[in-house]
Amino acid sequence: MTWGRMVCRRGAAPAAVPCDRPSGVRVPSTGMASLTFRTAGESHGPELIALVEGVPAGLAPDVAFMNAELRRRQGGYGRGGRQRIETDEVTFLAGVRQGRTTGAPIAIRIMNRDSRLDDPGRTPPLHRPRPGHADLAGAIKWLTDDCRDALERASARETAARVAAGTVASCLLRALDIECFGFVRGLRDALTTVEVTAENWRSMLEARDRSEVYCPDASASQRIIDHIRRAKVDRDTVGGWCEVHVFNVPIGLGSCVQWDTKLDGRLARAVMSIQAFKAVEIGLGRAVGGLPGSQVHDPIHFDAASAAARHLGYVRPTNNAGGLEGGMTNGMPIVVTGTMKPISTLLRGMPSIDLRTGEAGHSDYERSDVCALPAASVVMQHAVAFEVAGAVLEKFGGDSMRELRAHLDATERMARALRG
Ligand code: EPS
Repeated sequence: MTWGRMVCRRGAAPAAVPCDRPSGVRVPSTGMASLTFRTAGESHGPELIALVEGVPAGLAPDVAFMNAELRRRQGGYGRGGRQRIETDEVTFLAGVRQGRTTGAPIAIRIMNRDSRLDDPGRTPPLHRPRPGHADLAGAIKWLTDDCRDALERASARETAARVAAGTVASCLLRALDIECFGFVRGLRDALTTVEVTAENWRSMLEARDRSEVYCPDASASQRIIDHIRRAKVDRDTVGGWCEVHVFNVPIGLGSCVQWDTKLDGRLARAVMSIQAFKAVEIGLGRAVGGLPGSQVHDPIHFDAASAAARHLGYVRPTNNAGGLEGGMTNGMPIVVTGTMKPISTLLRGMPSIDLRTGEAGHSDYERSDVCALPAASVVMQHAVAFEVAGAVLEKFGGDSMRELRAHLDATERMARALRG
């Protein structure tokens, strides 16, 4: 055994920790696993599972909130018949005792009511791959002419498990007064121009929850609905844009020292991995390519009156950076935009090939949605929350929620003391 790096955490005296690993490998000094999740389950299998590791002890997951978010994910104008069958609810199988996390891995189950995977009559093989879906690549990858296995796992049904995992992270953030707000910005030419701020987001949330398409602007909502309705009549599909804002974020989450510790990169990966997402932007996003630096970078002001806030008084009149500079949070709200492509199962089909014969024809049709953009905004909100919660735990650590809170408060006091 060699003696590894010096570790100093929040006011504790520096201590040498035993370490068998080469320097540079991250070894959490608390013995806590970093925050991770995995999911299992097929779209028409018996159930979905989410396994979440690294949550400190003493968090009381708000099950009513988690189930409400799962219900929101099932909803939104443009959904297909499947959501009339399912009633997604979480059951904790491990890691939670008497309503509180124990620090052990958390296993969550969501039942599939439309479970029929082993019935070939009701879940027949699919031989004509749908352009845009995982069908073709999956079939060739697993050396079969039946796209069924690939599509069952590639299906966006998996996002129910992702939301279950993400809502645990959202509960952790809420316990630290960090809030995430996700909504639909729009699709095609139906976009809202509303500006979401730390001051107005709660009223935006109320407006969002009145909208059938989760957009906090009634007139844009109607135009979005019109587009979805038209796509349905045309036997076509539509995608669009979702946005997530995170408020009351401590400064310094993430890091500038290594590529994979940059929080913007981690957010991009998390959002891009959501089914059907094709682009991710932070703050101004791709628009920065068309502007000079003087119109992109956010001036730094100091406001003594707001020095008690999480941004420690370092306010920015604009937030083009979307709350992230150098891969680290800067105290301004994190702003992430995701672009979803149109659903790839079209009632009218698309040109495709029968994998058994090579014969040209139309892609097979599976029951599907015309638009799942509102649902995707829920998935994205909790995917972002998961990454932010991971970064919070990496910076402040602790095996229990009490330690985590104490570390966060102590670090903020030290940061304030820098100003003398
Ligand atoms: C999906 C196809 C549809 C969607 C599904 C995603 O499933 P089904 O073929 O059973 O109707 O409903 O989304 C969900 C089931 C869900 O819960 O979000 C696909 O091919 O990706």
